[in-house]
Amino acid sequence: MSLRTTTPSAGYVEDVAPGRGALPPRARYASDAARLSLNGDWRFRLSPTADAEDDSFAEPGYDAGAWPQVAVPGHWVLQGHGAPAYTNHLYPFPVDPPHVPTDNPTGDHLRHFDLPDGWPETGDAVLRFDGVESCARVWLNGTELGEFKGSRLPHEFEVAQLLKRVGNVLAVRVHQWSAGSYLEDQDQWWLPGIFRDVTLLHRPVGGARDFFVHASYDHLTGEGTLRVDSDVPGRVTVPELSVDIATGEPVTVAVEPWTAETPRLYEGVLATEGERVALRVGFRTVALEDGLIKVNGRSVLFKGVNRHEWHPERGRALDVETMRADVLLMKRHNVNAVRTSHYPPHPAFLDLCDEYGLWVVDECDLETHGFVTQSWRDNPCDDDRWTPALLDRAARMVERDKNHPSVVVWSLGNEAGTGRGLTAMAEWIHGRDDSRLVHYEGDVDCRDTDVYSRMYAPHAEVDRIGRGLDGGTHKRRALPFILCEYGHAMGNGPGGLADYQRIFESHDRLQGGFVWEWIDHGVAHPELGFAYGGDFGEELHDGNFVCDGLVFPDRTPSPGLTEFKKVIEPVRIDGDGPSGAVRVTNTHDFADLSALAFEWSYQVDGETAESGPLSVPPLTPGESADVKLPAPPDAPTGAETQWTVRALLARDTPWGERGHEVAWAQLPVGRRESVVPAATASPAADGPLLRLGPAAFDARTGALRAVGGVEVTGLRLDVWRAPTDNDEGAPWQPDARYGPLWRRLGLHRMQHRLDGVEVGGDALTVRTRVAPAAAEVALRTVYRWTADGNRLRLCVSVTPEGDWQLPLPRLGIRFGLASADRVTWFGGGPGEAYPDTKAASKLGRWRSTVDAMQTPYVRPQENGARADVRWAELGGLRVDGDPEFWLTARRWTTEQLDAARHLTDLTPGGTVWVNLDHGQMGIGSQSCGPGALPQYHLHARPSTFSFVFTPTG
Ligand code: IPT
Repeated sequence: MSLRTTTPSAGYVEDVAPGRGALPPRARYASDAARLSLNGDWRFRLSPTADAEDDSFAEPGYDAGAWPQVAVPGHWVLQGHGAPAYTNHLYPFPVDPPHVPTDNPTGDHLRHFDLPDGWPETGDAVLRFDGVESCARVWLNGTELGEFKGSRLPHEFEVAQLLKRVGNVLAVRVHQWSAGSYLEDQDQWWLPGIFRDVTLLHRPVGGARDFFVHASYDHLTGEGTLRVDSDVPGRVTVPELSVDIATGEPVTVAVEPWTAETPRLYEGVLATEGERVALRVGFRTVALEDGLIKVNGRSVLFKGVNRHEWHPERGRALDVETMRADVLLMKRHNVNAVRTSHYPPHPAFLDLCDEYGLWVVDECDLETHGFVTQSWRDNPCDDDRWTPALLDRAARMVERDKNHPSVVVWSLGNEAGTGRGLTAMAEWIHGRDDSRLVHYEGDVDCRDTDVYSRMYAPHAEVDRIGRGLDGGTHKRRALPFILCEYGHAMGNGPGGLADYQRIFESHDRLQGGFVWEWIDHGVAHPELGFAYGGDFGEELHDGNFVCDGLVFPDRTPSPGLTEFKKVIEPVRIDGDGPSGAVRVTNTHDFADLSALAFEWSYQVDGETAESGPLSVPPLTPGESADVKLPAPPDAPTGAETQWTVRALLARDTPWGERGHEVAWAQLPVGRRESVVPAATASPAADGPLLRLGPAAFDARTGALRAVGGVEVTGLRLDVWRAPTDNDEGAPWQPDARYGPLWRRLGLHRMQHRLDGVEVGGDALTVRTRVAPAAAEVALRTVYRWTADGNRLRLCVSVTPEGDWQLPLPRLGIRFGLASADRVTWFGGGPGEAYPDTKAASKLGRWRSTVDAMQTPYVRPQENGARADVRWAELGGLRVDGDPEFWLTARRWTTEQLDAARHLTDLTPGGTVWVNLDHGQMGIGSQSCGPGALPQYHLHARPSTFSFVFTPTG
């Protein structure tokens, strides 16, 4: 008896080969040739497996009128067909390369089109797909064109022979899973679909095909050399430079160079017999010299971010305005570099980087991270059968993007292990383009790469690398260092950015880094606000690890971005407040300070008393100048005074308006005097109450009930905070993860034992012991209350008992107010700050509301503290702190915040909960990197702090 075997007709899906039928890759460009966008509504049919349906839908005459429609570009799972799924590095299917599951969602896409009037009769035509995840098979008018993989890379097909003037039928079958999925295991949502543009390009007779613009800059002569190598000969003109040369012919002329800080582009034209191609030429030379990455002869410091493409409704189908929004936000926050983690972006993004000025590390669409769980066994990057696919990906990236001045480094991919395939890619890239450097973090010995790159290395290790004490191969020791990922911006944080920046700036070898990452990939969701991993019922998922950006999913900057902006500002302002001596240093790599105007202001108790312009010479990069501030205005004795010096855009620029703040510093002058009201009032019994000055207490428990007419509930010591993602930490981090340890110790369920309520001559003293069940550690806490007629003072003394092995999340008091809306304070602001995220906290008089003080982290967690608060007014009370305190106010308790999974779980109660903290634990970056540095740990130690409450009503 013989068994009949069936072979799936979709065998190409599991073929390691990159594809069949596509044209060789080439440069991306705009020209005067006709083009037709095929974006729009397409007919769509979803099948559960790759071969559930035959290919008759591709035949002309097939009636798809009953099929629903999807938007192209788009992902079908974000348009009501199936659901997105998030895993960090786990493959959501069994690891058995190149095989993929039988359950392989397959989307048949159908589009009819006519050629527009005036479409030329002669010449060829090319059909271009800019991005399809993960594998597509294409037919035009019933004829198969081929199939391809490489989701974030362009693929073109020659179609002239098949095109009709009217009634063309374009059919595309897209499989969610393919052999290519093994190469695309980036930490992001799995989002199948035709998610970038589909375009029909006319290719005129004598049109350009591929060309390579070589535009270098010699910083010694100030001249640029331009040579355009073109497949099809033609002439190159750059009118502004009076350049008119043949292709292949070099010309050297005096030019202004391109840099990210001074993105000078020259418009030009490549004219072949049949086509005029627009060129935007930026002259710059990238070199590895003296062990440093140099551009135009100078070493650069990357102040970068890792950018995934993300839109909360459209996923990775980005429109140009969204891309521009990213670039503008980056420029306005002093970011100078982007790593296109972990795939080449939509090509329009690179046009914007050329135009506005950002250094780009262009990364190939390659990650095989899931093989780590099997010790990299069977990694496609070390298996020759896959090498053609890897080389295809490298070529598609380099050929598409090679004419962008912003691209200074090619990256082979991310987290793809090591192997001969990677070496082959690096060799091919070096051979094809020797004008840029090659990066790959996984190449620890730098055998194939030109820069030593790491991710999440702790500060101390980075410092050692800066000093050249890191060891490593001979080759690596001679190379510059970058952190291709650091500062994990998941939830609240990242902490420690300023400390990294100080280290980067202390050693030439350290050429900066790229914060992980730019944007939270939260999916807009009707019930949850923004959804993350697990919210779509995924079998395997990595939760909110997908929300780790400097901007929220809707691109609102998070406090992390504000902090980063301050830390990387390109002007350093230091000085001495009392003498009014200021030193301004230009920390740009290329630009002088002529674009900036400086301004001084003088604050008395946080209010600006006077301000004026400050004349600063247009310093060249690295140069400093000493300038003198004017004589300070008079201030009342006991007032706190300071200078604020700001560097602002002097004129509108393409990315920022005149007056936009680029850098600033504050210089203290006179310190404030603390107010200690005399204890003139005496406690007096009043039935069940005890009265002291403006306050009423419960006579039995000593609990505060009211201050003046303001009711106060639940005032007591508080050490708990809803652990941040960085408190929770990542399992692979070697240092202690305090979030879980705090919970294990029971810091979220502290019991308050009342040991005594003592009424002395002028004071009410309440003695307590605060400790978790089942533990011997405790905080002896004494509340001492005194008052004058109108002011109530609380002095809190905390004495730890037992063997405290852990730092505390926070240390302070919390209480509830019946109502509070507006908040005014003198202290750090306007935004949130924690001990290692407070560079951007500016001392001043700030006004906000309880609601506006919340930071909407996609997964709720501790947030919203304001640092260094001298006094605050809210809910009918003024609180003066001695010393300064951290202020937090919210309409829910810490316990509710802790329990919430999404912002929509938080509903305001009747009470506003206020925390006045003497200390807060640092934030760190442990959700993927190192924890808070030791100097930001909040140790349990004897502490005393006090507050004065005054009713304002
Ligand atoms: C690193 C990845 O490169 C990046 O894609 C992202 O997953 C990041 O971590 C965490 O958000 S890999 C890290 C586990 C060392």
